Amino acid sequence: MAVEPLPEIEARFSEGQVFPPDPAFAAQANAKQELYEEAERDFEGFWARLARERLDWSKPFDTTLEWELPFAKWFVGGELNVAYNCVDRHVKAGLGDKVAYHWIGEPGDTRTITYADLQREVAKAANALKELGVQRGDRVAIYMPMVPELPIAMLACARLGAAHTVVFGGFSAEALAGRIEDAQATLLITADGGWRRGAELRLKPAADEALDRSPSVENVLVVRRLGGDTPMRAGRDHWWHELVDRQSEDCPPVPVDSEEMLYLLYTSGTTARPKGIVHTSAGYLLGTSFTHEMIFDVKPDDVYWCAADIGWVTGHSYIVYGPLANATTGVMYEGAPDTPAWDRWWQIIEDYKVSILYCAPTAIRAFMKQGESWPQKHDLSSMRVLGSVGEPINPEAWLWYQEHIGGGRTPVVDTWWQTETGMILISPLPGVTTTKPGSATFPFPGIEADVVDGEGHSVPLGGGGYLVLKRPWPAMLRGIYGDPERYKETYWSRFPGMYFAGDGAKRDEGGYYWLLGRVDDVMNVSGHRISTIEVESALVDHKSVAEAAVVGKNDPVTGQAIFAFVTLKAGIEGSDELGRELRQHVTTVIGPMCRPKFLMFSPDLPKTRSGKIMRRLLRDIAEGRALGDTTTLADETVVDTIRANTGSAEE
Ligand code: 7RM
Repeated sequence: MAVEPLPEIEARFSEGQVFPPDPAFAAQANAKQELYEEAERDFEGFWARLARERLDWSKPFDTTLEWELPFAKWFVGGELNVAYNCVDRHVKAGLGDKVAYHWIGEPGDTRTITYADLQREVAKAANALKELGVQRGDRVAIYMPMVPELPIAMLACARLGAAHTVVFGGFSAEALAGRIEDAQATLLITADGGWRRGAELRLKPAADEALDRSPSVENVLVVRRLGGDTPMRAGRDHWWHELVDRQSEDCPPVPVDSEEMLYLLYTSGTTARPKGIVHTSAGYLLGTSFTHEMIFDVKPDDVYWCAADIGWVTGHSYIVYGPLANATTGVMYEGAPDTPAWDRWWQIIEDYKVSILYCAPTAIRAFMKQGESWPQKHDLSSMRVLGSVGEPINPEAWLWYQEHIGGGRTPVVDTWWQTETGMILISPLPGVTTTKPGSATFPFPGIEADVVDGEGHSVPLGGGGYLVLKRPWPAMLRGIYGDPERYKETYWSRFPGMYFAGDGAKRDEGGYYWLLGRVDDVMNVSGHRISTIEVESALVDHKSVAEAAVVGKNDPVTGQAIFAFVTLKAGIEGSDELGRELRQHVTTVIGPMCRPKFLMFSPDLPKTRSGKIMRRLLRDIAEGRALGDTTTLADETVVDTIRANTGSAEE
């Protein structure tokens, strides 16, 4: 296939403050500088050592890696069970009373689930799945709110060697049906609904609508979270509390091959057909658990909270598999950050003495918008490590996070990775790495990344280009479900022999990686390639701005012109004068080339449920054309509000 050469991305970042590790933190840190050297000497040997030390095998592996580019097999010949590694072995080791999850419902109800509870619940759920005919190799679809039965259902599948495919509770019936069909799932696990922003969100009606179009599904298992009327179809639908609760607590874990499919997770591709990313068992569990322990510096007494939804890969890797494999105590919260008020998260941190928080820049900017008075009301002195994921984090948001949530003390780890990578690949190691706000710093030990130009040649330090990965890693995707050709073409054809992530990046003179966003979002103004994050960070750097998104709008003179959508901090009104001031600010911070020609104040921005700004829809709005696919949009009303807004000023 011929590929268009992509013009190089220019690097325009200026580097500001640096944060060397605190010596006291470094002295107790899990991660050590030596890891990098060990991994570089022999990366296969490095992963093999970790796999032997960290995982419990039913049968040891013979070969660390079989690499037939682009198809990888890790720990070949080995057998293990993922649920056993996440639950049973901890109970065996005497940790049965340790809390696995402190669960908090949005209305204020709570549940405490120990590792012993988890073992019983997972075994019973797995027996229920067996009764419904689920066998090793089957696919089970899961469409649930953030309740404990969600990780329990995932682990029940893993216990039997069946693969799950979790679909975000907020996705439409159509999206659910498409994923069920592609996976040919035979069972759907769902719930009557959950709580969101003080309201009941009913799920079963959407599930029923999807099921009308899903002949592969034979049975439906339904968790009762809300109560009230729920339509149940006789013979097909079963209540969790009836079927699961009467099962035996004994269910031997099924040993599976290292390369047995653990789950499928769908990401929206460019074509209508959903893209099922395949993850397998041993390498995935090793990669997620090891990065979790090193990057978050998790200790046995920590209370760790990843505030993502489990329907996103971040929840799979860093709420369920990584933390449980490490016998971590976690917090799981069902609802919204502003319910009943904007200090809900800080209340939870104070109540549970949360020591590690992992969330998305979009959440941090939403808190910035509301002001620091909310976190200031609470005792956040338990915090030790802060993590960020999902988008580039603007230096301003990074600094706010560290100061107002981390008390100016804690390390901040900006972690770059993807659904496809399975595990974090670029991140600081707290206690080891000197951080720079806005930079994800360096590839994790054992990972070989590079920044290349349109021809695939490495760009010297100081320059920008395309982020690629040059050797396999244990948690990497094994393919796109049922479509090896699409896998090759999507990830491995742009630069022969390399995995192309679709992101732009630059490295500074010190070799630090700065992620520049998706290459599809790069703007071209008068022949200059400008990344969205640079202009957005310059806008967020202004004291009145909470969040910004910029896109390129077709322009007869410059090719594209910069169109900025700006969300102001609470209590600040947009005006022509402020618009001029913001443009001037961008000019001062990064230069006149990046000055937005169009600027619109907007109360909110269109985002996916995982918090990523959907610049594609903003481009549609800027061009005044019909909106493309909106299925992954978190809040449909946002685009209507922006379109009704006539306050866009052209300079
Ligand atoms: C974990 C996750 C993947 C895309 C990825 C990037 C962007 C994620 C960062 C980031 C800059 C980060 N999986 N991304 N983390 N960009 N800095 N720390 O988000 O499959 O949903 O998205 O997200 O563009 O390619 S994902």
